[in-house]
Amino acid sequence: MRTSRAWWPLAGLLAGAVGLTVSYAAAALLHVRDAPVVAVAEGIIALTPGPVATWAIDTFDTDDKAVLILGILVVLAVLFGWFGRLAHRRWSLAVTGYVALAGIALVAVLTKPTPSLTDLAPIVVGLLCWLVVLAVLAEWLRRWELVEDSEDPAAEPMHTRRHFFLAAAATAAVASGGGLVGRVAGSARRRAEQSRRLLRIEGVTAPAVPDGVSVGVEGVSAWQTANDGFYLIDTAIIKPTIAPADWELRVHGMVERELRLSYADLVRRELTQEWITLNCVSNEVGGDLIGNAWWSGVRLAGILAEAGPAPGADAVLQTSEDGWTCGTPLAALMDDRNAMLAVAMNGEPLPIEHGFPVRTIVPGLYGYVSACKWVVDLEVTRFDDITAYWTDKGWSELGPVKIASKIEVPGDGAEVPAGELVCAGVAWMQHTGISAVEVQVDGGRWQRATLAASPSVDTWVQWRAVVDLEPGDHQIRVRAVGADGHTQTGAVADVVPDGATGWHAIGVTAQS
Ligand SMILES: Nc1nc2c(c(=O)[nH]1)N[C@H]1C(S)=C(S)[C@@H](COP(=O)(O)O)O[C@H]1N2
Ligand SMILES: [Mo]
Repeated sequence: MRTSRAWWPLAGLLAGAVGLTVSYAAAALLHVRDAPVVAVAEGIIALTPGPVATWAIDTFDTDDKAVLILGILVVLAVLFGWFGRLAHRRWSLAVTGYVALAGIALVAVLTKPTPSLTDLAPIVVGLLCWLVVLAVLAEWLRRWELVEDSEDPAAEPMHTRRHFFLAAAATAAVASGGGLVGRVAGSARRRAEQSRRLLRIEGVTAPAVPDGVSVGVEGVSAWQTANDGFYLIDTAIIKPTIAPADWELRVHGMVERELRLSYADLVRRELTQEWITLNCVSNEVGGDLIGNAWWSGVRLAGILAEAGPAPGADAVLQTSEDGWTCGTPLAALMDDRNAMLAVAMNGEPLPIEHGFPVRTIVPGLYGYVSACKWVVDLEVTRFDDITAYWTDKGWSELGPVKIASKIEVPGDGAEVPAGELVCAGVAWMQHTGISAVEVQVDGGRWQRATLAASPSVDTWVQWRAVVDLEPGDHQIRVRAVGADGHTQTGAVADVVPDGATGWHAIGVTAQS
C-alpha cells in the first residue's frame, strides 16, 4: 500500500462519492423531486417485473426501497473503484464510465412525468464534480508515481504521497459536506411538503368550471390552468420552504396598529374564493406567461382596514421570505376587488413554487407589482419613499394589466383548407373585463368574434370566429375591446417598462 498504484481505486471512489453527494445537495436545494440515485431506483422499480417486485416486498417488507438504494450504492462504489483503476491505464475509459452512469440517471429523470431543465442540473453538477475531482487526485497519483519510478536515489515519494492524501481527505470532507447540506435542505423541504400534504383548510372548495366558459375549440387554453401547468416566474433559485406553523405576516409602517398574523390566525378568517387570471408583465404579444386558477384566500381589504392605514399612505411594500419585494397601490388592495392573501390554488394548498403557504393575488395587476409569493411582510408606505425589486431594474412603478388577446387556433404557419376557417383564442383585461373581440384577415375589415361566458371581469375570456380564406397566404390578426369601451391598440410596445402592446398576428396558407 506504499505504492501509488494501490490508491487509484480510492481516488475513483472518492471522486464518485463527491459527485453523488454534491448532486444530492443540488437536488435538495433546487427542490428537484428526486436526487439522481432515487430517480434511478424509481426507474428500476418501474421496470421490475411483477413477480420480482412481489418477491422483494415479501422479503424486505417496507424496507424494499432502502434495500434497493443500498444495493445501487454498493454497485456504484464498486464501479467507482474500478473507474479509478481504469483512469490509471486509460483516462478516457474512466470518463466514459462516469458519463455512462450520468446517462442512466438522465434517462431515469427524463422518463418521469413532466421533467424540467432544473431536474437535470444535479446530474450535470455531479458529473462535473466526478471529473474534476478525479482529475485532481489522478494528477497527484501520477506525480507520486513519477517519483517512485525515478532513477534518482534522492527522489523521495513522501512529499507527493502527502499531497495525494491531503487532497483525498479534502475530497472526503467535501463529500460529507455535500451529504449534510442535502440532508438539511431536504428535510426543510420535506417538512414543508409534509405539512402541505396534511393541510386541510376549512372552507376551501374544489374548483367547479363555470358553465359556458369554453368555446369548444381544441387547442385553445383550457379555462382552468392546472397547478403543474401554471407558468412560473420568480427570482428564487432556491424556493423558500416555510411550514405553516413557522409562517408569520407582519403588517406595519404607516398604520395605527401593527398586526402580526400567524397562519392559524389567517385561515380562521372569512375565506374568499374567485377565478382570477394572473399574468406576467414580461409576456410578449401572443406569449403564454398567463394562467387562470381558482384562488382561495383572505381579503386584504379587511386586514389592512384593521391595521388602519395613516392618511398619506398610498403603497404597500410586500416582502417575501427570500427578500424579493414589490410595491402595490394601497387602493388596489383595499377597494372592492378581491385582492387576497391566497392560501389555496385550484382547491389545493398553494404549491411550494407558487408561494406556499401564503401569497398575494390582486386581480388587474401584473404579478411583478402584486403577486408576492411566500409573503411575510406588508409595509404600508408611500410610493415616494420606496423602490422594489423590479422598479430598481427599470420597470414601471405601477403595473395595471393591459388589454390583450391572442390567436391560439390555428397555429402560426398552419396550412389550412381554403374557405371557412375557425379561429379561436383568449382575451383578457382583468378588473375591467372584455366586451368584444375582433379578427381581421389581410388588413381587411374587423369582424366580431363570439365570446364564451366569463364569471367575472377578472378572468380571461375565450373567443371564436369564422373567417373566409381564398387560396394563398394570409395574415390573421386579433384585437379586443375592453368593457370600458377602449379598443386594444395596434401600436407595438416592448414588455419593458410596463407590458407589451400590439395585435397578435399569425400567418396561414390556405390550400384549394
Ligand atoms: N417572492 C416572489 N414573488 C413573486 C416573484 C418573485 O420573483 N419572487 N415574481 C412575481 C412575478 S414577476 C410574477 S409574474 C408572479 C408569477 O407567479 P407564479 O410563478 O405563481 O405564476 O409572481 C410574482 N411574485
Ligand atoms: Mo412577472
